[in-house]
Amino acid sequence: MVSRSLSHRLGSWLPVVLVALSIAPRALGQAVSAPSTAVETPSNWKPPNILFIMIDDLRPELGCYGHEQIHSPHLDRFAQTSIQFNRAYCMVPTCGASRASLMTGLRPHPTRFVRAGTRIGREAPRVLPLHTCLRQAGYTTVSLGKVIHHPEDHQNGWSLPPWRPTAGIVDEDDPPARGRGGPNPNWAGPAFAVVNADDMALVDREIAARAEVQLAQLADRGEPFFLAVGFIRPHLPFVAPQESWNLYDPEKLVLPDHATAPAGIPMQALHNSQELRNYKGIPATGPFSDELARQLIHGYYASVSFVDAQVGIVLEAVDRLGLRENTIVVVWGDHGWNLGEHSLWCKHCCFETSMHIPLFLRVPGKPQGLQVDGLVETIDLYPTLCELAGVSPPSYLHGKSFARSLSQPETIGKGFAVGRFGDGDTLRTAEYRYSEYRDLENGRVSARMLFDHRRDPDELENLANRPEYRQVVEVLSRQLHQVIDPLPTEVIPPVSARPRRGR
Ligand SMILES: [Ca+2]
Repeated sequence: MVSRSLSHRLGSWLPVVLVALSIAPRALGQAVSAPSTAVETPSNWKPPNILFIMIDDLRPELGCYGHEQIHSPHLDRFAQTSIQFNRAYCMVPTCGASRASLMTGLRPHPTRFVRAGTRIGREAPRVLPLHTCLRQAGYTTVSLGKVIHHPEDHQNGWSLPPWRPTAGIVDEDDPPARGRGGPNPNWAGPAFAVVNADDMALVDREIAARAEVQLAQLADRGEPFFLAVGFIRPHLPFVAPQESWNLYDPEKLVLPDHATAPAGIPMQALHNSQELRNYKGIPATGPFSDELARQLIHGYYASVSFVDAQVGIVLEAVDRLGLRENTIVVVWGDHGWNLGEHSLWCKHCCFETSMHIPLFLRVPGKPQGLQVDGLVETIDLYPTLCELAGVSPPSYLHGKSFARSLSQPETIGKGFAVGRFGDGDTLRTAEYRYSEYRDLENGRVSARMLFDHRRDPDELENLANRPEYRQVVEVLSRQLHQVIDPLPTEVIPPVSARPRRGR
């Protein structure tokens, strides 16, 4: 892999950043003013900055979530200064679709936000994404790294052209990014690798450095900003420096039962882990050996620890630049990941391992260092952040703001979270996960899954066909359909002209 020094790369960006910011139009929209008098706010209230850190394919296997195998000291420390959501769920477990749902505040649907390569502009063309809403309200909006899957998708909502690192993003829907010379046109190189600390493959180091520079520029301007920083790891390939790999003894890693799916799991719920099989050295079919499973888990963990360190760099910059007291910080993983559970690798399924995400929110002046067990969905973030920013969101959003509950975090939460993937719809309550799979030709339910999380948190026993759970299935199915049935086939919501300021 090609290497060149970080300082060299930074040096080439700095003029671009400085020039871009110096000419960033003051007429991006009116400067944000204090919210309307409908809500009492201190006279010195200023719209807060928002730092939105996205981490690709990060499942909530972190120290702060009670997992001892992983080294995540920076996120663990951040959790002590934020609200940690223990039951946060993505809307659809694949990169682009999950991000599209969060950034638009819309639920996915069989016709919308389905694939990794989702384009908001095509699938929900008239909506007002979060960044555009904030920009219209006067925020300076900046996208660094992997934020919206396609950088040009709703690009005009960003005050500066979305910036991506120079190498290393694997685009699942972009054949040229994969076909780098192997016999298989889908070949994308090795699934895991140890690289030198200054290797270009360490794109997250490049992103963290860029974020530091950008934060300093935005701090100097003194106007409210929405800075989205999207880190690439632990998305495949698991590329990390030796120091991150050295944090783990592979012989001590505990492997899940990765070879076979538990009995009673319908075939519709499973897949062949194709995303991973596209990589060099991964068998095209069949189960993985223990040795390979151990290498993959080692690589995933090393990638998590590496990205954890990069998040630490950005969070440290927030403090160093004096931004902490007026900057909301969100840290979010776009979906879970299977490390062999249920015989699955990658995401793309309706199991808890795919739907459950890490989520942290630090709001100045609100309680910090707490954990919340109430259920939240990622579509709730759009209205929540707007309310905290004093910006009225569009009326059609599917999520619900929990901003007003932040003073009493124990009151945050909704009755259930709903998500989907492929032909499956899934509902999570505090006690159960219930999923339905549909025959795409006739629309009938072809399979169901029910897991009781009070006694089966690993989702090993499907209870859906047990007579004693018939009533539970009926209730959960009704709740699920109350959410998904009213969703129009093609949601093109009426968009109000401009977001109104005020709470
Ligand atoms: Ca992802």
